[in-house]
Amino acid sequence: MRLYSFWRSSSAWRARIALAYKRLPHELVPVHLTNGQQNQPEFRKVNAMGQVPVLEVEEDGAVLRITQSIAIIEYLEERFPERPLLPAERRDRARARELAEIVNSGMQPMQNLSLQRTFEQAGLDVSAFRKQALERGLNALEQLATESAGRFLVRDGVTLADIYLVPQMFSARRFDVDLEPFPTLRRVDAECSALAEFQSAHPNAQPDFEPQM
Ligand SMILES: N[C@@H](CCC(=O)N[C@@H](CS)C(=O)NCC(=O)O)C(=O)O
Repeated sequence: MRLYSFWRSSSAWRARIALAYKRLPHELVPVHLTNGQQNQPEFRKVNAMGQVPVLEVEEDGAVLRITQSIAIIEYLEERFPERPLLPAERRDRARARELAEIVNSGMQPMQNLSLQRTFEQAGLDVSAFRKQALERGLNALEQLATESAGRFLVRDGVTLADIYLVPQMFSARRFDVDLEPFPTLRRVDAECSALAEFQSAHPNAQPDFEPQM
């Protein structure tokens, strides 16, 4: 298996956690997002959206290419069900997907480099808009988590929801969001961050990590 990744990408980080959690050996292919490698024609052939992550995996003798972290993780979950990332109870699965989707569609898209460049070209500053989206999403996550969290966001096992939370908490810190009002999220983030699978997927542990950035 090969994962196209960038050390600082929160979306690629999700796929890295899932691969590590399921103990699946894989090769990392770095795509340098701040240098614009994602917009080169060669990479656009891999992902027409010009984004990471992309997973390449052999299936029935052919290479299957999957983009979008949610599709990648759900594929891994179906094909490699050991160490599940979705809970056994249907309502808990709905909650895990609900929490992940708040991050996936309500928060992370507002942090994309392409959006930042569009704002800059229009002479606008993206930071207030980005912070507002982060705070709105964190509020919703905290409210839902107070209902469903045990040791992790949905009861006592690691789920999809935790995989989406941890990189987003890192981004929130990076963009100076005050995390004081989110005690459940902070507690679960700390719980996950103590696990080896989350540590090996952390940006600082990646082969393409650039300490000066
Ligand atoms: N919904 C997608 C989002 C992918 C995405 O936004 N990736 C970002 C990095 S976190 C990216 O490649 N950005 C490149 C750009 O904005 O030019 C997923 O979950 O995989």
